[in-house]
Amino acid sequence: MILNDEQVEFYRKNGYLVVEDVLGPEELETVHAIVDDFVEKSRHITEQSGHFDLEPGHTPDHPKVRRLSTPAGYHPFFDNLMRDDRILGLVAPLIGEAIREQGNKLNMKPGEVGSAVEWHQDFAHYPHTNDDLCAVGIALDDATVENGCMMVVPGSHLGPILDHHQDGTFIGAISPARDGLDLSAAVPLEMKAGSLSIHHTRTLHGSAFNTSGKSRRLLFYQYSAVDAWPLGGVVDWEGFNARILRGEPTFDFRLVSMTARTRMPAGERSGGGIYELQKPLQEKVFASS
Ligand SMILES: O=C(O)CCC(=O)C(=O)O
Repeated sequence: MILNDEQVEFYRKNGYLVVEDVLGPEELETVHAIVDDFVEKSRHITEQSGHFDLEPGHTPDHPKVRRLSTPAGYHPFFDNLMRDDRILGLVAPLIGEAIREQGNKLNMKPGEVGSAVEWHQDFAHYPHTNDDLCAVGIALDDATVENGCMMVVPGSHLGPILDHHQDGTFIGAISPARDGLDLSAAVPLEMKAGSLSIHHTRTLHGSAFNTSGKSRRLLFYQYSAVDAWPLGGVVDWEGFNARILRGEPTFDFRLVSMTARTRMPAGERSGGGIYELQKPLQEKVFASS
């Protein structure tokens, strides 16, 4: 799969892109079975651990999983898809041919209870030496406004890295009213199951609670240019290089001039994923279901 010039131009201007029909019906059937089995296993889990990130109200009788963390480490299907040339071929024109895996997650958003994700820029969560990073979101279900599809503010990737702190602590979410930010231009990324979105690491995005009876499972693969290095530093050299999917290890990183923001100091919830991190946000944009 390749992007045409218009699609690349659209991404450069708007900071996101939707590509339809990337996964076929058989792959969707396979992945649904894997995910259903994972949810079944969660009946025996009572608190956040390993791959399991549970929704509030999760019980053995009514299992509700918020996120399958690092799916590529959970099942070969997810690892293979992360490396699939169909996906890397779409990402290469946007961040370059040398590509490193930068993180992966499956946000489940179960029907009726699926948690919202407050507005944020990914780059605020993981600043790098340059911003050639993007996140691919593969829709495992039809994503609609009712089931909490992702929303993005077009062109926001060309603006500043916004304040994701509250009362001096990093909480991974912005406060639009406090900072006079206008979200009225946001667009919902509705897509059919099997389609995907790609958003730039600086693009402002979020998603509402799932008010429908249908789940909205969105599988995220984050990719970075091999020469974009985390400002937090690299502690495991072998592991860092093992995450290269295309291209070769290098001692060179590319440093661009920009104002980024620290994630320090981290709140108590910083180890609990984005949902826990954003919990203290006083000015919630997404009303609870
Ligand atoms: O699941 C979503 O709708 C958005 C997820 C997101 O932005 C994140 O997990 O960082």
